[in-house]
Amino acid sequence: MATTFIILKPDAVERGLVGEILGRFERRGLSFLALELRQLDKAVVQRHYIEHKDKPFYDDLVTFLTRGPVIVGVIEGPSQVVEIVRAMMGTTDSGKASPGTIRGDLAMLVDENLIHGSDSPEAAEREIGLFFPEFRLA
Ligand code: DGI
Repeated sequence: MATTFIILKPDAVERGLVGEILGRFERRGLSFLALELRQLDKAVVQRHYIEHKDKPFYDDLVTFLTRGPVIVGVIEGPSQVVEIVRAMMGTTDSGKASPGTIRGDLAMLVDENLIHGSDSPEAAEREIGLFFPEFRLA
């Protein structure tokens, strides 16, 4: 088994899509090891997206992620769980995401794209440590 980290972004909470998105993971057979509604502060979002700090959209991204509560979660699944969740999300630009994916079915924008999911096992470990420092796999 392996783990990955997700954020349902403020647009998902505002639009009432939390159940729809989490339900997709449940129906796929994945399980949640941690799940919490949380208002993020700028400092944690800046650290989370540090790889984008020189991008033109960085400040807007941080503002967006802090504009309202999000759902943060740890998902457990088979060894390729990171790839499974990324595939279910669809591509970053929701306007180009395939039908059948979360972004392709439920969003149209590149910035308000509903969900974050770790892009590698190493990123998952780092992000789980950042958002759930108390979290330890048994
Ligand atoms: O892992 P992803 O969320 O699919 O994508 P990423 O890690 O490359 O980018 C992180 C977030 O930054 C993405 O979900 C939305 C935002 N972003 C990425 N590229 C652009 C962008 N926002 C704007 N406005 N324009 C971009 O080109």
